[in-house]
Parts: sequence; structure tokens; C-alpha cells
Amino acid sequence: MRLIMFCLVASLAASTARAEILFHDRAFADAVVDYNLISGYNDPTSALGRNDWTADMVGVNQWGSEIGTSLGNGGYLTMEFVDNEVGGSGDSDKDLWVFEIGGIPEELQIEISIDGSSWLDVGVADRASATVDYGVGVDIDQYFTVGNGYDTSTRFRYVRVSDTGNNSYNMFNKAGADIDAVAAIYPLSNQTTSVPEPATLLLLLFGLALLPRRRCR
Ligand SMILES: [Ca+2]
Ligand SMILES: [Ca+2]
Ligand SMILES: [Ca+2]
Ligand SMILES: [Ca+2]
Repeated sequence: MRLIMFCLVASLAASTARAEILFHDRAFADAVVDYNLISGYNDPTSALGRNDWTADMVGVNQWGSEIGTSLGNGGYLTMEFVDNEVGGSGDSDKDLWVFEIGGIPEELQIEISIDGSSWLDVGVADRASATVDYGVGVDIDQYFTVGNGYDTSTRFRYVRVSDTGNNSYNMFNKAGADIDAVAAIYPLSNQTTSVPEPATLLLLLFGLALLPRRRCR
């Protein structure tokens, strides 16, 4: 299941047509709550809504401030999900996808919140390599404990992404981690469209399940 979800999100970023089949627009973050962007590409709204990045931008790193925003050294961006929420899958599958983009993979501290004031740190998300240009997934279930009271029934409305200070800051416009979009994967039924052609989705899932593992690493 993890492999399928990884491929599924990968195809989401790689193909607009498939993205429209699989994920509803509402799966993506809806509003900017707070930010401190220490870069030239400092329009936080470019991180809202559906992902804009396409693979043909990777070679020459040609993407504009309308595609994504750059956090800069120690910068952060807090977003709210208004027409959807973030939940845990109940296992180690990725629950949240951060479309960190650009020719240099850069790491992010990720926090989530129910109310925007009390935060759960869900670790550092780090893209595997520049070839994984569609971002990085986050599993939030591993941070649920009896002590914090969070479980698969908990729904989070806020996500804060912060630059760790360990990234590349040579290009001011694109300093630090670069965010194109943030999407909730779980609860799955709330984030996916009601597909008008179920056969298409089934064929896609079947095809993805048959992909050689190495293609998805
Ligand atoms: Ca949304
Ligand atoms: Ca999970
Ligand atoms: Ca950058
Ligand atoms: Ca964007």
C-alpha cells in the first residue's frame, strides 16, 4: 500500500490529467495563516491550492514566484485547510505531501495543529534527491501517543513548514526550502474526487501496482 501511495502521489505531480482523476482540489491547503519568508520569492499564496510544478522546470530550475514560495534561512509558512482536514492513515503510509520543489532538495521541519495554537512536531521532511522533484511525504501516525491523545480519529487543520537552516541560501529568490503546495492524503475518501469513470482509476491503480519497485525509489 505504501508503494502504491508513493507512486500515486508521484504520478499526481507528474501528470495533471491523472491528478484531476485522483485528488480533489480540496485536498490542498486553502489559506495562509502566518509566515516569515526570507527570500525574493515571498508570495505565500503561491503555496496554496493544487501543485503547479512540472518536471520540465527541473533542468534549468526555471520556475517563477507564481509557482512556489521560498522560505529562506529559518523562514516559515503556516497554512490552514478550510474545506478538508489532515488525518493519520493508521499505519506508516504517508499522510501529508509537501511539494518541495527545485533543483536542490531542501529539508523542512513539519508541524501540525488542530487549533493553530498547540502544535505537534512531525519531524524533518527531506526529499531523497533532486530527481524526486515532486516533493516529500510525511507520516504523522508515528507521532501519536497516549500522552498527546492523538489517534486516527484526530483531524488537523493547520500545517506549519519551517526551513531548518541546513539548506542552500546562495540564490536569494529561491533561498532555502521551496514550497509549491501542501496536500492532505488521509483521510483518503475526503481528499479524492468522486471519479466519473471508475474504470480509469482502477486501471491506473492496477498499473501502478505492477510497476517495478525500482522505478518508485
Ligand atoms: Ca483544501
Ligand atoms: Ca500514516
Ligand atoms: Ca531553494
Ligand atoms: Ca504552487
